[in-house]
Amino acid sequence: MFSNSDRFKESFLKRLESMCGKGFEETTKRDQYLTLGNMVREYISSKWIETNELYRSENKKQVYYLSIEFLLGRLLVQNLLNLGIKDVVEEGLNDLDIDLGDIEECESDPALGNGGLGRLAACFLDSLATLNLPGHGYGIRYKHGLFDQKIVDGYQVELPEQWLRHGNVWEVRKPDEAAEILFWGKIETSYDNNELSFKHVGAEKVLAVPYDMPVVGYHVDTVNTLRLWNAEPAAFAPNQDILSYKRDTEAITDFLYPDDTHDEGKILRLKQQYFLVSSSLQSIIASYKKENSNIRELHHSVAIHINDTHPALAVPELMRLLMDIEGLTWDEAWKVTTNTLSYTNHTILSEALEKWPIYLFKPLMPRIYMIIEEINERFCAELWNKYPGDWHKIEHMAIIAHDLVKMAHLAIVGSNSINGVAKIHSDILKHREMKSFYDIYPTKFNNKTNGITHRRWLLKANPGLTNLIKNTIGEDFVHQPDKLIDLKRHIYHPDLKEQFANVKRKRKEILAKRIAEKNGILVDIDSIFDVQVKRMHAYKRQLLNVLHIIYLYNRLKEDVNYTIQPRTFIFGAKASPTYYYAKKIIKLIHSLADKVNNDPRVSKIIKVVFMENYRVSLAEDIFPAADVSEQISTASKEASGTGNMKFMMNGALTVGTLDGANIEIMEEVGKDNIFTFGLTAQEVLNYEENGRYRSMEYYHHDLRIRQVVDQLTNGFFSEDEGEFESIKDSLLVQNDQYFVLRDFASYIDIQEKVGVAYQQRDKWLEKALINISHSGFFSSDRTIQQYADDIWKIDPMGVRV
Ligand code: GPV
Repeated sequence: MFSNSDRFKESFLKRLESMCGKGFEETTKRDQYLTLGNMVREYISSKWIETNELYRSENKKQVYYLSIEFLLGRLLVQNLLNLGIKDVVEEGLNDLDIDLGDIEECESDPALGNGGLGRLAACFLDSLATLNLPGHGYGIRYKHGLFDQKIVDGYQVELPEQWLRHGNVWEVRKPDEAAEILFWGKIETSYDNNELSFKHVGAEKVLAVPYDMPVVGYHVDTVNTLRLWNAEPAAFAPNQDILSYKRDTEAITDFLYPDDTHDEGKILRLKQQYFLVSSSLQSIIASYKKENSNIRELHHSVAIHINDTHPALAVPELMRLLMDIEGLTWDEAWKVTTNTLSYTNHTILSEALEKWPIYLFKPLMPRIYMIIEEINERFCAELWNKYPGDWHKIEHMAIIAHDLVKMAHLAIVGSNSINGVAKIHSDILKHREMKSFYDIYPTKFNNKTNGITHRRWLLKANPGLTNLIKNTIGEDFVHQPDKLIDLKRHIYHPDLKEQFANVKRKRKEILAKRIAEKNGILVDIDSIFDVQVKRMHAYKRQLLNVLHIIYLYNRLKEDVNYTIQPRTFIFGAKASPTYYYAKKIIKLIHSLADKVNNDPRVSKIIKVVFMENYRVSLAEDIFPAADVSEQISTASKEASGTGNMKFMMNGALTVGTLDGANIEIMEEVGKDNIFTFGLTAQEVLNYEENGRYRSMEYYHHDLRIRQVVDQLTNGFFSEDEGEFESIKDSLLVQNDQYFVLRDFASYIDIQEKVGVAYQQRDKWLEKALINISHSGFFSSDRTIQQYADDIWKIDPMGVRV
């Protein structure tokens, strides 16, 4: 079907007509997308079956990655690329006058995640399959992914996302493998034949139906599985209102919660979490039992990973299944559970740490709550032995305290490995945030610095740069991303620099065209494309970026002789719908854009662009076009960041704080090839401890700060003067929790250096190429290999079709 372009063309035309019941000329782009998608899925299926059969017959250890989010992005072109048939298809389509890019536009961008955490899970799936590792994802098939963002008069408006509107060509529904999930009801405890048993009565049953999606490895025959669960009504209880029952069960998988690094604490979310965990564990155990008879050895064949605390109910649920269903004793079940589970922490922000009130938790999952109580009692008894009389410590470490269930504590106690996502983050976990747990479980804690898949973020997103690299150092880096370091020997070659400059310029033109179409703003290709794209959050400090732009505007207005390298400031960010402050910053960016872009003189030098509806597919157009990457979180707050790595791999230079993986980027590229500024993590943490920061002092002593802060409310923006009062208050009245004013001067300085450095064109190009050369370390292949070796203990398998 895909052996050469003529064959492909022939099968495509035949399939197109038979699927759509119309002649080729009559078919729409969507018909063509659906046809091609179906052909590709069919092509994948033999590899998929072969992989599953091999996993069954070899019966080696497999990993299951449980995540409440998988931010996949579009799959058609990535699958073509991974299957090695993209060129054949593209050629065949060209003969028919069809552009693959146009077809791709018909594919919805499945946004089953918010940001970094969900995208990391998607990169990990790609790496697992490519490294021939037996590893699968388990998640939720949200009917509506992350909301679509519209900007109306500068304000964010949320519209329901509709990725399933035209169906999903990649999924296979597996109703025979459905699982039953029980909520509410009561536990009847009985004691007969010396055995305690627990009966769950009066429960509401929900059916979890799996939809499987293939995860295709790059140029290998391995096709792993992403299993997404859909909630459906199970059996009706008598006297139940059928319509409301149907509505309530389906509601479980209706929406992705739009909160990033923020705990929503709603009962529907808790239901989602238990729904994901219970269905996944039931499915894992069922598949284990097909090939194995001794459930006490589950951990020899199965590793289960908990992506943040959202699936931490895996601890009590695995205990329940092993004891109540499989008949193991508590001690036997505990041994298997802790040897099977591992956990990644993705943040130290206290507002993101999940804590469930008992009054919500206990009635919804009565048996699970009993088990957590028992885990907690045993854990506290252990602590009592170790720290006799230290009530304060025990209260602080307990899993249940002050009527709350602390999910991070549950995950730590129930897992054999706890990892952070960048060196500094893991160190903060060990030595501060989770210190008391590190003291008792020193060997459980470890670091796994995040990574990104170069197959999406370089090969797919930036074919021009990929070809340039291939022509310079050969193709090895495609399979071994650390080989990108070979580029370093060539960075002084004028040809390479010029070709890189051309590639960058072309991508800037493409992005500029998109900006012209969508925003109606004409941007200067020769200006620095200075980009901050990520979720809108106070700790990520988009506000610092904004204040710098206001400052530049002021200087340009005040001094007609002040000249700087022109810059285009590009933002993309969604705000959680209930996050008032974040939404205000979006409005502020739009007001600033109005002011700057409409000033006849200033707008020739700087421009401000907010790109609506930031998502994976838009990101693929943004990273390749960026010159400067803004990674300016308050030090210690960004666990890792992964956008920083995507920019680097596409030859943008980082302006960043010494936070998260920025530090490791600096270690890789050297201090001359990154622009760092601001407080260190230690300094921030010291301030937080000693309470000595006074933002007001910076406001009073630095005229530049006073001016820009005052402009938020003095009529500088054409909005109502009260519009941005709350932002000013966050800086002055609330003492600037994220040290924006403290880091302002240092940020202004470094930005000035960036402008000067850009004008030394040759040197800038060298720095960009050095960044690309060192980006191999940040491949998720490296990250996943470390998880496989150190945590999961799984080996590659040789699927051959
Ligand atoms: I917790 N992260 C996220 O995107 N959503 C969350 O709910 C939580 C964490 C992010 C962190 O903020 C990033 O620093 C990190 O790079 C990413 O998770 C992946 O580890």
